[in-house]
Amino acid sequence: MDTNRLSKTISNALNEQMTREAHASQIYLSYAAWAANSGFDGIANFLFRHAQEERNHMMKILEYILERGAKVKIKAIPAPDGDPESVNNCFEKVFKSEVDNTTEIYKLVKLSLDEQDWATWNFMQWFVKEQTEEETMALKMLNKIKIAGGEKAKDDALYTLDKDLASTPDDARLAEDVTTQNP
Ligand code: OFO
Repeated sequence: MDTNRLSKTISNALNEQMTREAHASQIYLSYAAWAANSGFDGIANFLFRHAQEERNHMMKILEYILERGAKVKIKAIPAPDGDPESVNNCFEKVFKSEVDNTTEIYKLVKLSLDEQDWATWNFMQWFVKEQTEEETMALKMLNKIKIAGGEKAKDDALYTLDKDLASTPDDARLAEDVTTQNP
């Protein structure tokens, strides 16, 4: 008896998206390490928390594939594209990475619509909302950096921004509070 409730196309696309979320986590991780090395501990903290969020997204997809009786395929995660050149550039890269991921999420929504796979369509709506929030987060950061001077931001302005970010609440919660249903 076939208990797999996902089509081959949907299951492949979900597996690819799962790896993409892991890739997004590696990107945040590499930028966080760059920020820590550059002395921006507040920014580093913020980015480390987001790396964890992306990993939770990966797990959320993994669990969904299993729940639907399909096969999970764990693949190699592509390396991040290198260190940012500045704080401004760091958040430009974050924004671009989020927009790229949104594009892929939308493709999956379209695919589930075309196949009339309403369970997957419904599952993907959480990601649509999440991407909107993350794009907004990156956009707000870029605006703050712009006010501080953008690429020409002075050290004292970046120092204040870094301090602010250390205490900025965001969606990320403590690892022990997080479940894959509620990342
Ligand atoms: Fe996975 O939420 Fe952003 O990319």
